Amino acid sequence: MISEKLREIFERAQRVCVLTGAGISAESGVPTFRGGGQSAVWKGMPFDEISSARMVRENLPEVWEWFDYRRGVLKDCAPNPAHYALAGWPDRFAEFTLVTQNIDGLHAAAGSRAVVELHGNIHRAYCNVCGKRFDIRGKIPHSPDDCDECAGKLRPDVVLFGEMLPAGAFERAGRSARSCELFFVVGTSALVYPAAGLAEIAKRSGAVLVEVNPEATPMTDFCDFTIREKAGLALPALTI
Ligand code: BV8
Ligand code: ZN
Repeated sequence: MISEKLREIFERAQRVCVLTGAGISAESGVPTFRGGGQSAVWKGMPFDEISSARMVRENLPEVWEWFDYRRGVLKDCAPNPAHYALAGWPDRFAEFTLVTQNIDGLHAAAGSRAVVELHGNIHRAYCNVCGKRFDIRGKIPHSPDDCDECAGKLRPDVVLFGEMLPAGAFERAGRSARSCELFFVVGTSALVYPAAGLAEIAKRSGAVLVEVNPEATPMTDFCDFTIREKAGLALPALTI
């Protein structure tokens, strides 16, 4: 599964960056978005329609129903060996940055610190007027609906399609992609931008690119190494 050459590069590496997607949480029971040839759908709406800036404007209650449902599914999901393996990587490298597209909070639950959450976190909400943030973990359905500081409504603290990424997040991830010597793309279909662009930034800056994914993606041909395996097996195997 892991070539001797990759293992040698991994052992010698000092500056490492990892980008994860929904695939790293698949073995925790969290549904992926585009797995098994179908895309996430909510009441007939494709994923990038229900999870969009337009839907927040037009039908916020529907967006909350979709996110409350997903938080309900997440209640029974725990980190898997892939999350735990990555939680130990900061001790192996002089510089390590973990960037995730996931909003499930499982990297932090496994002990990872300073995770760059490019797309926000499903366990938080913010007021669409004053921006006050609320922790809604464990509150299903979410509550309160209204901000306790102003007349604003709360919305999930998640980056939806057509929305900007959190200030500074992509910049921090980009700095690490530019400075690392080894960049892992784990469990992502590499379709969503600007997140997927990080691998291209790393490659152009001279990093060795490694894909961990049981399936091929548009990123595969770009990678120096491909581990065609589930993350829950591949990452612990690298880490022994
Ligand atoms: C923005 C939160 C600027 C919501 C998400 C440039 C080019 C092209 C398009 C665009 C572009 N710039 C902007 C766009 C539009 C859009 C976009 O990229 N669209 C795509 C679909 C074409 N991007 C945006 O809108 C972004 N915003 O750029 O702002 C702007 C804004 C306003 C005005 C001007 C400019 C915002 C994107 C963020 C959207 N929010 N999530 C929610 O969750 O509801 S993205 C969503 O898809 C998820 O968060 C996820 O992170 C992301 C990517 O999905 P993956 O993580 O890759 O998951 P997927 O299911 O697709 O794949 C799973 C993979 O795992 C598979 O490959 C599978 O084989 C593998 N796998 C399965 N099991 C395992 C495994 N791997 C390992 N182990 C296993 N066991
Ligand atoms: Zn407010």
